[in-house]
Amino acid sequence: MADTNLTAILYKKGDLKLEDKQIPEPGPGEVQLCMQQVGICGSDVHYWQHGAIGDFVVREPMIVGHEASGVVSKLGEGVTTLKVGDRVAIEPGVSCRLCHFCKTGRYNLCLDMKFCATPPINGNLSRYYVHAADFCFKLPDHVSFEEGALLEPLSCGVHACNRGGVTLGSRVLICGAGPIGLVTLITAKANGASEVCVTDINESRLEMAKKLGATHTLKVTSRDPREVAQQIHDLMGSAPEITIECSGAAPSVQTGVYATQSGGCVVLVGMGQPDVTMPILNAAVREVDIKGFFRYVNCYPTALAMIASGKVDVKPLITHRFSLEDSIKAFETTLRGEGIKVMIQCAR
Ligand code: 572
Ligand code: ZN
Repeated sequence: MADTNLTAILYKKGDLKLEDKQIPEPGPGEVQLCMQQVGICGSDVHYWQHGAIGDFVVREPMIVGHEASGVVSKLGEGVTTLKVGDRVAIEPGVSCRLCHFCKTGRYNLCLDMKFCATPPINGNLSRYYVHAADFCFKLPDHVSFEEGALLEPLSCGVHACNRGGVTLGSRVLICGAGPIGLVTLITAKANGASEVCVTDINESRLEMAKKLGATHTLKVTSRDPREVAQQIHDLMGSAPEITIECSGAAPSVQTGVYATQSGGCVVLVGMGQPDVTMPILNAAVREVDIKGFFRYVNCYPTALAMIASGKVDVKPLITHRFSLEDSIKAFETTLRGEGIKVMIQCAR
């Protein structure tokens, strides 16, 4: 199909279409990008299936996609840090740069954040897209566009490990072996964690965790969090110091608290029900800190260094590849829960 800017637009719940749009022009401080690879995230599929996540409702047509890489095709006024032809990874959340959170180095908490494919902000599953130049990261020649797109989920893993304080010799429990659990596993290993136990209810996901270096895996069958915590202790020999909960399932969050060593911490990465019963007395009297998590902050440079140095390999996470024209098929594949990461090639 001859097109100028084929774009994946979510009109409303269940209504995702490919349409030809005008090529956007970069404003001051922005660059126009010829999009290369875009990974599908669980949130893209959730907006497509449900039309909302919490208070974020698709009220106007929204372009999907936020795990992306591209080539700079035009410079907006005043851009000096990039040039036409540069290959870049796109950090999808552009913060205000002025508020207390931005100025104190926690821009992920900016209240004026404009995050791709979070209503009402458009994403970048298209041939051409415009983004703030200071949220684009130049890729070395030997880092592929697929790896560039994977910097987005990998940054979540970097932030999760930063929040938990994962370092040399850490003993870590990761609950959930979906894409975010797996990038957290990859990062924990790269940070020098000596033992990483990964739990899930799905055996094939645990197989992937083993392939990526998990020292222990546990297929969760019991719904009793204390029993599962005991199984984790038996497997690991003793309690993990740090738990990173990536499933969002209530029994798993509870298991995370019971399983964690006294004085350790639990990072809440997974998002499930808004209200969950937690064993807070158990956490309180054992000084188990419960920590929040929101996307990532200053993690793209770290994630890029991890890949560019050859320290980590994220390519095994990619299980399916589609062209932009086949985006609906790509979304259907992700919806069926097949594989781990589905990639869409945007360039013709
Ligand atoms: O890659 C970033 C990312 N963040 C997600 C989900 C998927 N991918 N979040 C979960 C949903 N929240 S939110 O605050 N919201 C809908 C804006 O509930 C954002 C972070
Ligand atoms: Zn995402």
